[in-house]
Amino acid sequence: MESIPDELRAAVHAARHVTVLTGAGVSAESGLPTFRDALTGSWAKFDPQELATPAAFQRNPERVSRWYDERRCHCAAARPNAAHAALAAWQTWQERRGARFVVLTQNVDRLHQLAGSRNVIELHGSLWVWRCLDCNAENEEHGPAFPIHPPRCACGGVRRPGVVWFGENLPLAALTAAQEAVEACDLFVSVGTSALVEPAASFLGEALTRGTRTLEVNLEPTPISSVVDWSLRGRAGAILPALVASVAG
Ligand code: BJW
Ligand code: ZN
Repeated sequence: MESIPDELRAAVHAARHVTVLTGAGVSAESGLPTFRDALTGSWAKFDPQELATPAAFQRNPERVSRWYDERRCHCAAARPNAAHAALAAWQTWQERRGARFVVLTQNVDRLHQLAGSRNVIELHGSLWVWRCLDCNAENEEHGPAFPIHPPRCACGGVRRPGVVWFGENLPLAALTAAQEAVEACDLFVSVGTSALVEPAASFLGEALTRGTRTLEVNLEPTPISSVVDWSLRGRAGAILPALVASVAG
């Protein structure tokens, strides 16, 4: 793991508003596969690019519903890791100093909330919410796997996962809150995301345009690695706790 540069530590200390964008890499150390490596391992038979679309659900609702239900059950057994905990601790430290801290997550697993992060903005919805296509009723589902796929609403309608698929708009309230948090922050942090999926991928560019200090934490280089102020290469579960400990003690 790379060491924490002194200048970065100083920037964290000076920040009055930190906005953090998280992606699947933050939950990888909780045992949840990321999207761009999901073609290996136990989900090798599924290609997220093929399944995370409205067209895929129309074509084969049973298959897509099973994939999401399997992920929901897998998530139920997952625990937040050291990266989630470090972000929650960073928020607590920041808020005690009267400063702001916002987590914008592309993840649908709710592990940030489980770790204690507050006011998390869910850009891509949630695995726990399922929505009826006929009456729009939304319900949280924390029970065992559904007996039939796709699950049905009390009204008889088909229910779909309450997530945002390719080609769909992000929830307006989440997008508006995210834009406000990107515009207002003086330190923007991108963690565990390939920075490929819009509109979240553009938040970094927006921050750069405003002259905001920027940090990336990722195992691998990404399209934003060369433009951020600091790009730390390594596991989020190692780097974030080290960063937070180095400033908040
Ligand atoms: C670690 C690690 C460790 C691993 N520590 N790091 C403009 C231009 C071109 C295209 C578009 C555009 N605007 C919109 C689009 C279309 C599309 C898009 O962006 N396509 C791109 C592929 C180009 N976007 C949309 O359709 C969005 N809607 C929208 O913009 O509406 C308006 C509009 C529509 C159409 C046209 C124009 C405008 C909606 C996007 C919804 C994305 N949905 C998904 C599925 C959610 C439900 C589910 O969970 O199944 O969201 S797709 C998937 O990608 C998921 C993720 O949230 C998202 C981002 O992935 P993420 O989190 O970055 O994961 P990975 O796997 O890519 O990366 C993991 C990273 O972690 C890697 O870098 C690893 O190295 C790292 N890592 N372990 C630190 N321990
Ligand atoms: Zn219904």
